[in-house]
Amino acid sequence: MNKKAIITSALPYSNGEIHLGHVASTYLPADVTTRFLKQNGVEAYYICASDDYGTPILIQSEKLKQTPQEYVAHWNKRDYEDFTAFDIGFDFFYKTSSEENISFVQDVFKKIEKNGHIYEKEIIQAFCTSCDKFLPDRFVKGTCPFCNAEDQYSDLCEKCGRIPEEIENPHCSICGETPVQKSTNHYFFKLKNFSEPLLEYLENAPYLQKDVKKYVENWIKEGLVDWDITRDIPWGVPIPIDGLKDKVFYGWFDNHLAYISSTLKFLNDKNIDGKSFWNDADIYHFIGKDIVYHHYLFLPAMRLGIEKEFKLPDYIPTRGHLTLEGKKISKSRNWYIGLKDFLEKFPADYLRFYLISINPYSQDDLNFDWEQFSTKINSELIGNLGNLVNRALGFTNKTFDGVVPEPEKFDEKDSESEQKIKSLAEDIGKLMEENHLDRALKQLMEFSAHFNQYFQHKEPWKKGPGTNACIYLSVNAVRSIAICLQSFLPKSSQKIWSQLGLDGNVSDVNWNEMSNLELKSGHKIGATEPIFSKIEQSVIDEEQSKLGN
Ligand code: B3M
Ligand code: ZN
Repeated sequence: MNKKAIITSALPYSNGEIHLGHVASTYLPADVTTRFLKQNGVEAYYICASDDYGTPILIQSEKLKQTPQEYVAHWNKRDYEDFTAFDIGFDFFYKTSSEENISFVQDVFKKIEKNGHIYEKEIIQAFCTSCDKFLPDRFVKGTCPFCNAEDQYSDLCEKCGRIPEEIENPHCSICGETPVQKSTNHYFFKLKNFSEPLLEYLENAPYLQKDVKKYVENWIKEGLVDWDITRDIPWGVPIPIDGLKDKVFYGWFDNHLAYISSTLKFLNDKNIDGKSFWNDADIYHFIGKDIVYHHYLFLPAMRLGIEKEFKLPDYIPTRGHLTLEGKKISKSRNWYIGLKDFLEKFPADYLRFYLISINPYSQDDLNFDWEQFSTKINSELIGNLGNLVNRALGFTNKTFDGVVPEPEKFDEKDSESEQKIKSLAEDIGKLMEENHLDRALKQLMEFSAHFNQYFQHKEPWKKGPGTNACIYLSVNAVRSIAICLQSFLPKSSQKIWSQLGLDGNVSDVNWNEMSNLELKSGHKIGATEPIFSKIEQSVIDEEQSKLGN
């Protein structure tokens, strides 16, 4: 394992609150992975930022009679608070509109230009005479020239995932009028120059998802088109060329560079040489599948355009979208759950448990279902894991005054259980390293289920021979669970740790420690109480009835 890592997740637009869809595919998997790496002694930093630029943000701020700066500052703060409430442990949360990012983006542009990858071209662009605006990106809808899907935004076809050079049958998405064509000067990035090096990068990146790689390679083989990187709006990173007014970089030119500029700012402030760290580290960019094109093509091409001054990504974990009770999430139809609202009703760890357990390392969509959520929490998290913690620690307190007893010689069942503890770190660690967080959590639940059965089988309440060994092993198994659970459910794992009578933060304990039987006879555990409480059906009914109303 590389001893350094930088982890990022897609930057949230400063344009609205974080909802369950956001956290499921990117922020939570990235957070769990970062915690896991840290537990393994990796110097890992989880860096994120708000994505502050773009036309939708400008328009929204105008509507609210705020400056765009005020508007994005509000969302930057609010999003960070919501993430924190969900125990997303960013090491640094910055913004694409930072001074550091602006000058970094401008420098990158100059280098790319010097290397011959930029040209200027007069383009004819959609202009809406009734709105009196050029209509970039989201402001034009029409038919995708690749797959003929109708009603697609001009900057991304949601049907086939490609980015059309020119959308067919265009209309203004604000007023519906057919736009006229007007000429304007734009700068283009010669994406075509990078077809070969991109293919080579993909071929030699062993940790990128195979299925994603395959379709990206097909896009390249079908022929890339050069990329228009400027926009005629007054809100964005200024283009470092004299005399250009009301022209800025397109948001997708500058936003992913904030992965690097924010990392440099954070590390340099800590007196670490940011650039060397970046280039020595494993680089992870967690994303949802709708932004594959940007992260597998634009992002690496730009890093290639500055001659790999900053290392290209090793991992781009890409996951599917979250649907809600089988339907697409939609704020306007109120088919939607905001993160903040959710966390006012349920502990963060319930949502973390549920979302990790339904989220495979693949692009398959996942579905949030209230009934399933409640079943998973009540029968798995509480019925299995909570139950084991409770009975093992409760019994020790009741029968042994909270003191771990001296075990008898192990019988076959004891040895089998001991073995499960000894192999836990490796078994689950392997799945974690392969990004299979859902399977890793499942395996931990199987471990817990095993110890429930073992406890049941040994019937320690009868105080027969072997009772001490059963308690000794079960309490140690609970300790293993606390350590393993840290990446997944940080708050609950700390509670278990304290109930075990252990000091300090469980997050400081090394991952491999979970396979040691560290609690010897004579260790005194702490006071115990249930870690979780059940979700009532009436609460679920109420939440369900809110959807769509
Ligand atoms: N701000 C949000 C999205 O399209 C966009 C991500 C930027 S990542 C550099 O999901
Ligand atoms: Zn299409």
